[in-house]
Amino acid sequence: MNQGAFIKRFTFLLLCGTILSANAQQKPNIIFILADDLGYGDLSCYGATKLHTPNIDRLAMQGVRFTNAHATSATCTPSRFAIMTGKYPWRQSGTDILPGDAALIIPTHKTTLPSLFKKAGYTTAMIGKWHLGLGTTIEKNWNTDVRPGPNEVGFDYSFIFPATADRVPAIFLENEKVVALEPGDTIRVNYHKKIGNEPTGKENPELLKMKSSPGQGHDNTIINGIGRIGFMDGGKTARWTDEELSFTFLNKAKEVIAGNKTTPFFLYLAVTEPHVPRMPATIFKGKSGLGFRGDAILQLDWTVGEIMKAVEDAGIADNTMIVFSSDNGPVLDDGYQDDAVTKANGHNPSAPMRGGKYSSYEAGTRIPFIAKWPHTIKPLVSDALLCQMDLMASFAALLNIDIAQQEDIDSENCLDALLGKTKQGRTILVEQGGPLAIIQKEWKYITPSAGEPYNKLVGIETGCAPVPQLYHLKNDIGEQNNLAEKYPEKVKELAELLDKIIKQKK
Ligand code: NG6
Ligand code: CA
Repeated sequence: MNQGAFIKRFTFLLLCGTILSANAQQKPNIIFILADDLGYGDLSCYGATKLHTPNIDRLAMQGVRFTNAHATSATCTPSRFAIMTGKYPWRQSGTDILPGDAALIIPTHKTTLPSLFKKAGYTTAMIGKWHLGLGTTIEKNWNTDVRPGPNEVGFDYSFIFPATADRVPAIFLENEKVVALEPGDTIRVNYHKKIGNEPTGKENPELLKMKSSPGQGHDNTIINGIGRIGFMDGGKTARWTDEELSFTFLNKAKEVIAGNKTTPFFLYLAVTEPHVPRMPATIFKGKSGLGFRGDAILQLDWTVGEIMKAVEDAGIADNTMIVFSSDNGPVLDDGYQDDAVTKANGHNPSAPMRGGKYSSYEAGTRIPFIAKWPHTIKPLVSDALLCQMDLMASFAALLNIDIAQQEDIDSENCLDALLGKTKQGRTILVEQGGPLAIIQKEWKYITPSAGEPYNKLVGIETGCAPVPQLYHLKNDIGEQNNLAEKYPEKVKELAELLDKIIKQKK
């Protein structure tokens, strides 16, 4: 080859390389890891001192760590509904915590977070806790394909459990089929009355390896020595073992990562820790000194480390954005006597905020939120106001899909905040715990409500009060000083603003 030809070929190859890497950069893989009931104060990167979470801390050190990010709601189903649809869940009835036999609540004809990625040519996968309903009715045949579900709202692949780890049916579904179901061993589920002859926590407490908390139910069908919510019969070989749940989801996630090295993918990995029943793998039991809840968080941290490793091993770390968050605030006693309270040893999963899961106070919805994307996101701590619901409009912007005009959504494009380019996120956010609350910049208003101010069963302040509550979050993140009487104009302004948002037609 003469010199001219060599230079031409060299230039051509260089160009190809640039185009290829530009393409790759245009379509980063997205892995969204969502923990279940993990509190703001549960991670060492968010100030926990009794628990050490080195892997999640590393993610935070290498990415942007948000201090003012929120789930829309203080429980699971509504907050996950918002992530999938980009819409405030309280706009649609039936979006509260679902039983394990509920029908799908996500509309199948609308753009969803995963369908957005599909439109952009991604492979999409959902692994873990679903809790958004399956099928079209409560009565359903679990022994054949169960649909619609994740696969009908935009996921090419799904490996899920239907509801929560404490609700029947305690089985996995892979692309709509129950995994390891023996033909003829018909699964039946009922949330109102006992079916079949299997022991229940109520009738046979001597069979339990972990007792339920007084007054908190969880005493129906016993599976793997744990009483559940709801009755289940059949599907003997298909039932999960709680100690293996985390590894099972992790292995499936690793398969997705390794199987999509060369094509862009969106992976939604909804892990179950530290939701009840906390029954970590044997190697994690006793590791934290804080009981099984702490151990489950260490297991979760290890899992996140394994995901990071899998991404590195696949050689796609530079082109993969990992987002980590939790679906709602924390709770210690959520239905089982697992020593989360007695062994807390001063660990406060809500710190430095008030409330927790189920609450309208900040700890209900303000959650850990970390985003890492090498070279694009520079390490940063950001106090931008962000909501998980905003992932939809933000990723639409990243993927160059214009959804703002097509869809009646509440999701806002906060891409620049997500990427740490600005600390300006949204300015207004409605929070759903007990009564609705609204944040506007540094102010927060909680609507008056007749509900109980304290949920004795779980030991959490609900946020309910017969009077309006107004807090200045910048000066008072612990919501200790109600300024409503001092600033009646502000109360009026925020109450009207909330009312206006509620009345919007979406
Ligand atoms: C509650 C359960 C609680 C938990 C929660 C759902 C009782 C008394 N409590 O109803 O144990 O399962 O639902 O949690 O039944 S969530 O994180 O999925 O929203
Ligand atoms: Ca949850």
